[in-house]
Order: sequence, then structure tokens, then C-alpha cells
Amino acid sequence: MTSTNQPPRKSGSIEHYDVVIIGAGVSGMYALHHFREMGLSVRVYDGASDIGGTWWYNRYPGARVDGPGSPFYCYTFSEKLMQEWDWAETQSEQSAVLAYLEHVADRFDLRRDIQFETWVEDARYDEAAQRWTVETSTGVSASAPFLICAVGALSTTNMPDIPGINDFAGECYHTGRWPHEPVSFEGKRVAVIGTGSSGIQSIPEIAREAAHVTVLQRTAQYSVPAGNRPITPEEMAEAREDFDAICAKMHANPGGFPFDNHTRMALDHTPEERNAHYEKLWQRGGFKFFLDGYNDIAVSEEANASLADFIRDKIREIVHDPETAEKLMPDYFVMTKRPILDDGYFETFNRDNVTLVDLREDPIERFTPTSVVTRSGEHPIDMLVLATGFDAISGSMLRLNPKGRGGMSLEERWQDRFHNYLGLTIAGFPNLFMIHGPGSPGVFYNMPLGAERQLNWIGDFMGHLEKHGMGAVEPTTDSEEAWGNEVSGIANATLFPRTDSWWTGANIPGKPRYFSAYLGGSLYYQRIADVAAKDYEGFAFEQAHRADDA
Ligand code: NA7
Repeated sequence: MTSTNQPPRKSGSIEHYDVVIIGAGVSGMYALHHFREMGLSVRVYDGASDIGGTWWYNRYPGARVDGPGSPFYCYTFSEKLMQEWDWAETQSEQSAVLAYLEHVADRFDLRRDIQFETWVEDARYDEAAQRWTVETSTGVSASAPFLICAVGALSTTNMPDIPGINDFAGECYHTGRWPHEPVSFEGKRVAVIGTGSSGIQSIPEIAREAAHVTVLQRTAQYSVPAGNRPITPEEMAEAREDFDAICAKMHANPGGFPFDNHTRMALDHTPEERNAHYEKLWQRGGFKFFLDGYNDIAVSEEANASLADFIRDKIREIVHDPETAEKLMPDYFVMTKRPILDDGYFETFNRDNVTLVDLREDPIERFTPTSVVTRSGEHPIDMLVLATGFDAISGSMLRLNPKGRGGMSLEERWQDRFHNYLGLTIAGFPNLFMIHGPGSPGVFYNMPLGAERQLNWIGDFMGHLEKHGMGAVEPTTDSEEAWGNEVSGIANATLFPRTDSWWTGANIPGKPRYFSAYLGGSLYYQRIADVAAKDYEGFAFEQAHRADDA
């Protein structure tokens, strides 16, 4: 392998590295740092003009961390970094997360190895050279034995295909591609399609400023108060006090946060006890509403109904107009779509400048240059906000569509299912590694920590390959099949696969429909460690054809 801090070697117009990384978001940034620390030469490409990935793009009004949140939605690879960064709020705003990532990029001098505003348009494996070659939108080509796809689980936007939408002449923004210039809603009639996290975070903000907001809802959602509040200096001090103990607790927790595990089951409690518990959690708010609830919510229909009823009652209490409240009643198993945190979402429907359209009864028929037309009539609008989400988890890998052995495209390989082993590797695509891809815990785990843990494992694997003179590695199709069965087995023991969601691919027409994330939480990291301990069981190895300085 070549050594770091050297100018890239070129042959023809191709630059040569040890590792090419696609994506400069949370995962790609750590990948760069980690492989550089290993002494490898690394190049990162990203289509955006700066670091941050999802946090660079999703700057819509109200965008915040809506998971368990700060101060533990962060990297853990550097104790100093954890010690020196102050988080202001429990649910950090997008700008605060981006400021943190910018600090990381500065502190570890990441940008010097990242080429921005550069899309990787083609990635192809050369079997003879045992290297990947990438072609980019700027004309630069690069080759490396290892390709790391840190392309994001939530980055390929889902643009709805609705008749006339391209004829709409007003302003139109997707929440996942929000402009960097300020967007004014003042005096405007705004329609928002989508009531997932992005819609539910942005609608109250838009309604405060706009003349009128029409919310176009396909699925009514469970959402609970975000309970955002300042982080006290004492809490920050506590989080820093014993770095090793905090990290150990994060590693042991199923979701990667330093929280205590509990064994409460809803069905062991009376309805009164359950409601008292839910009420306490509701008053506190935050993602812990779900984590500190009961462990059988996601597996027992009866337990699930107890929580669903509690939230539905809350919606009826908050929303004054009973007809609107009924349209807002969710009817799926709670928690089987991404749980949502809000700041005054249901209250927003008490404003007289907000109208709710239930698309199940009153579907969109078309757009005109100045309006959206639903079955019941025309809604004149000046602006359209598409909070319609993403082709999640597998979408960005398919958009990249790498070509593996024999020129086979990932699109062909993944026609019926997102075949993979350990959520990291794909048969026929040697030396390619996915971060947060299908088959991994991905969005079900603290994502910065998950990226670190996957990338540390990959780094060790690369060291193993070099030590043993191996030039290429890929999983066997048998190990892919066994892994797929394991992932599905865990999911099928829960209620998750029974609901249409972006977790099951149901939001994208034509996408294979099954629950593709590994739901075993931190058990996953034990599984991949066990595979490593057994000399990378399940992989097929190929001797290096020749020295790496090809
Ligand atoms: P989501 O959670 O996928 O939400 C998208 C929303 O858009 C959801 O309500 C969809 O309804 C709706 N949608 C999508 N396509 C259409 C069409 N064609 N017509 C009407 N409504 C549509 O994306 P978010 O950006 O909110 O959140 C993604 C993640 O980002 C989130 O979980 C956080 O982790 C951060 P549906 O429910 O599919 O019926």
C-alpha cells in the first residue's frame, strides 16, 4: 500500500489511492480519519460543497436531531473531542450538528483529502488489477483496492410522481435539498406534502410565518413532544466525567446510547399503571418516551394498542376541531414507522391559517401552475414543500450502482432483495464496504457510533488482508443468504414488517418490500466481532495478483 501524505500517484489521468470513500457525511468523515490514521492514502468524493452529508442538505425550518439526541449523538473516537465540545440543547438544531461536524473537519484537517462538488458517476471493479476505479463528474478518475460507500441511509430524495407537478410555477423545495439561501414564507400560501419527521418538524415553523398552510397528509402519524431543553453544565460535566465508562455503556446499550436497559413489559401492568407511566413520559418528552416505555410494544399487538390509544387520546385532547382530530388519528402499530418528535405539531391544527387534507379520502389529482387539485377541489398555492422523504437505506447504493465482477451492476444483483453479508459486503463486489447499508442496524442505532464501529471493523479486516497477502475478499452467496435469514428472522418476530414504511421500502414504487435493517441492536457488533475472530468466516479470499502499486 502507498503511504499517506504523499501526492496521489497518477497513471494516465487516474489518481491512485489505497482507499476511495464516497460521501463526506458523518460516516465518510470518520472513514477518512480512521484510514488516514492507519497510514493509508485516502480520497473522499462528495457532491455537496462541504462536509456534513444529511446534515448539510437537511436545513429545512425546524430540522433537529429527533433521536435520543445530544450530547451523545456524536463521535467517540477522540476523548479530547468529546471533552471540548459543548452541546447547547438536548435536540440539537441542524445548524448545531453541522457546526460540530465542521469543528471535527477543522480539528482533524479532513478537508484536504476531500474533493467536494464531485459526484461519483461510475464505480467499476477491475478483476485483473483487484482495484476499484471511479469516474467523477469533474472528470477526475481514481482507483483504489478498497471502495467505501458512505453514501447515506437518508440521502437519495423521494420525489413524488404526481401529474402536473413539474408545471407548478411557484417555489418548490424538498426538505432533503433545502436551499442555502433564506426561504421566506411570509404572506404565502404553502402546501406541504408529507407528514414524516421532516414534515412534522417544519409545519409548525412554516405556519408561524405563512399566510396559509395546506397539509397534504397520506398517513396520520403518532408523534410525541420533543421535550427539547438546554443541556445544563452539570449534565455536560457528567457526560465528560468518565469517558471510558460512558463509551462502555454506549457500546452495551441496544441503541448505542448510554442509557440503562430495563425489562418493563406493558402486559405486566394494569391499564391505569400503564397510562400513568405513559403520562409521565409524555410530560418529559423526547425519544426516551419510546425507549423508557415498555419492551413489548414492538412485539405484542395488545401492548402496542395500549400505547397507540394513549397517543390517540392525546391528539383528541390537543386538537380542538373533532373532524380534524379524527383525520389525524394514526391507525398503524405505533413505533412501526419511524417514531416522530415534535414541537407543537398537533397544536398547529388549532391555528386558523392551517388546513388538513386527508389524502386517503381526498387524493391529489394534479398540480396546475398555481395550485394543487385534490378530488374535493382546487387549493391555490404559492409554494410547495415536499417533505416526502427518501429512497432510504438502499437507495443511495442503487443510485451509485457500482459494477462488480463480470461488470454485473448492483441494480441487477439487488433486483429481488438487497443481498449482503453483515450489512457490510456484497458477493460479486470484492473489497467494497457499505456503511449503514441494508442488513446493518443503520438508522436503528446511534449513527455516528455505528459508523465508527463498522469502520473500525473494516480497518481491521484490511489489515488482516494485507497481513495474509490477500488481494480481494467478498462474501459467499451462502453467507449472504444465512445473513438475510437472520435479519428477517429478527424482524419477523416483531410488528415492524407489518406496516408500510421506508424501513420496508414501501414508500418507493417497485422497491423490494421487506424489512432490511438488522434489529438486534448492539448484538450486531458482537456478531461481526465473532466473524472476525473466526478468521472472517463466511468470506471467500483471493490472493493478491501483484503488488498493490499497480
Ligand atoms: P418520511 O418519514 O419518509 O416521510 C415522508 C412523508 O411523505 C410521509 O408522510 C409519506 O407518507 C409522505 N409521502 C411520500 N410520498 C408521498 C406521495 N407521493 N404523496 C403523498 N405523501 C407522500 O421522510 P422524512 O424526511 O420525514 O423523514 C425521514 C427521516 O429523516 C426521519 O425518520 C428521520 O430519521 C430523519 P407515507 O407515510 O409513506 O404514507
